[in-house]
Parts: sequence; C-alpha cells; structure tokens
Amino acid sequence: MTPLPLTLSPEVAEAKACGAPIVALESTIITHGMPYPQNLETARAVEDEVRRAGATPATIAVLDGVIHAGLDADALQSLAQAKGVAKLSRADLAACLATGGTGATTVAATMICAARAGIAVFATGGIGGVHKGAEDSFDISADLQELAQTPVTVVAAGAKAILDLPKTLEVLETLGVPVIAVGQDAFPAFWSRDSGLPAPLRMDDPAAIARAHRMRAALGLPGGQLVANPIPAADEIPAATLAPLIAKAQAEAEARGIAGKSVTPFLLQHLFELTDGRTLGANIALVLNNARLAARIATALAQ
Ligand code: PSU
Ligand code: MN
Repeated sequence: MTPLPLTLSPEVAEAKACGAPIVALESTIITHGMPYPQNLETARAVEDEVRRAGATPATIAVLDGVIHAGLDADALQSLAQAKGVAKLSRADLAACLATGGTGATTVAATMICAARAGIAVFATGGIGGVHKGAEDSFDISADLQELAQTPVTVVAAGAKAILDLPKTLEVLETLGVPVIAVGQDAFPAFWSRDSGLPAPLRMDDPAAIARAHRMRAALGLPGGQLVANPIPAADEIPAATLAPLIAKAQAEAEARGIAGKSVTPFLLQHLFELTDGRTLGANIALVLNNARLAARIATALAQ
C-alpha cells in the first residue's frame, strides 16, 4: 500500500508521544479567508492562544506533496504571502499529494488530515455550508459531509453568515451531525452571536463535549461534532447590520458569475470591503475564542 506522506512538527510529535492535548488548525483561512498580513498575525496568535490554554497547536497544510501537522515559522510565512495557493478539500487531497503539490486545507481536508495524524479536536472560524440560492447552484460545502464521516470535533462560531443557515442546519441534521451550541441556546452566526435559529443541542462544559465525542465512537458512529461557539459579545457585529451587506455581496457574486471554490473567498473579501474591515476584526476575535475552547476540549479528551 502507498504510505501516507504525513509529517508532524517536533512540537506536535512530542505532544503525541506523551498524550498531551493537541488542537488542529486549518490553513485555508490563512490563504483564502484573510488578507496579508492579518492572516499571518492571526495564524500566529491562534497558535499562541492554544499554547496559552495548555495545548499544542497543529496547523495543517500540504507542502510539496506532504501533509504537515504543525508548520514552522517559514512555512507559515510563505503560505500567508503566497498568491494562488490551491484550496484543498476532500476531492483534491490525494491528487495534490500524488503530484507533489502545495495547498491549503479547508475544514473538510483539515479534518481528514487531523484524523490521520491522531488529532481529535480542531478549531476554525466558521464551517462551510449550504449557500444561499443552493436550490439553483447546488453549492453545498464538502465540510458538511466531512462532519458526517470523520471523527473530529470542530469548534467554530457556527456556519458563516453568508450561508443559508436554516438549510445548513437541516443538512447537518440529515447527516446526523451533532450541532452543539456553547453558553446559549441559539445557533451562532459567525460575526453575530445569534442567528435567530435554535441550536439542536447545547453543552456548556468542555468535559461534556469531550465525553460526547468519545460516546460517538463507543456507539460505533462515524463522523464528528460541530461545536458552535458564539463570538464574544464585545466583538460581534449585529446580524441586522450585516444582512443588507451580505445580500449586496451575494448579488455581486451572482452578477459576476462567481462559482465553485471561489464563492466563499469572494464573499468574505467583499464583506471586508463593505464594512471597512470590521468583519475581519470580528473574524480574528472569534477564531481566537474558538482556539481557547478547543484547547479546553482537547485537554478534557486527553485526561
Ligand atoms: N473559517 C473562516 N474563514 C474561512 C474558512 C473558515 O473564518 O475562510 C474556510 C474554511 O477552510 C472552510 C471554507 O472549509 O472556508 C469553506 O469553503 P467552501 O464554502 O468553498 O466549502
Ligand atoms: Mn462550494
């Protein structure tokens, strides 16, 4: 059998060897989700936040045909500055590895790589989901299917508010993915704390979330969990402020015929411009908040 080209950074290898808590982090948020240099500053700050909370960060990307779990400073820097980096989801991973390529991993691809590296907890900003207008475009993120089949607990501030959140929750329910709100009953909406939709489940204790992760395995169920952690109140942008801007960005994407992998990066960039950078500030705050919670869940899981 072809061996999997997977390498752990020294820090991650050591944590694994002693069973210490590890938190996976994705790289598409760096290459496609935020502009330079805030993307690099955020990637570093998120890693530091995980360390401060007592866990080891493992930022995941594919470099020259090898999956890396844990990136050194040079790799992080070059990914953050590179233009035209491939955005790798489940469909792209094997081809990229087989051809010696380089690419950033989405939530779906990061979950796959984390699972292969033996990492059970992953923090990001917001997962992909069902896009507005999906009844015509059929644009549904591969992140949802991945949550149904790969056993990683993903901490996110809900799904991005550019999405059709009711449909996203319906698909997650159909796929049997537990969606667990933390500290409130409502499903959060990325830059805003409340989507106006109830979350199917609520758990306020990281240890309970870790127990539920183990219990799924005990049941023999594949797949992970979506932990929906609301953005801190001080950093949120009210949903009512964003709604007309999201509609504007959405209309612009349709007018320009943006499709496929480009949709999410286009909408995020457009909202950044329409809010004079406010969405970026909120995005950074919510990722840091998710990193802290993920470290606590990973710590509970390691005990
Ligand atoms: N979280 C963020 N910003 C991002 C993403 C997540 O705060 O840019 C990325 C993740 O990699 C996620 C992807 O998997 O957006 C979703 O892309 P798509 O809708 O094309 O599946
Ligand atoms: Mn898509």
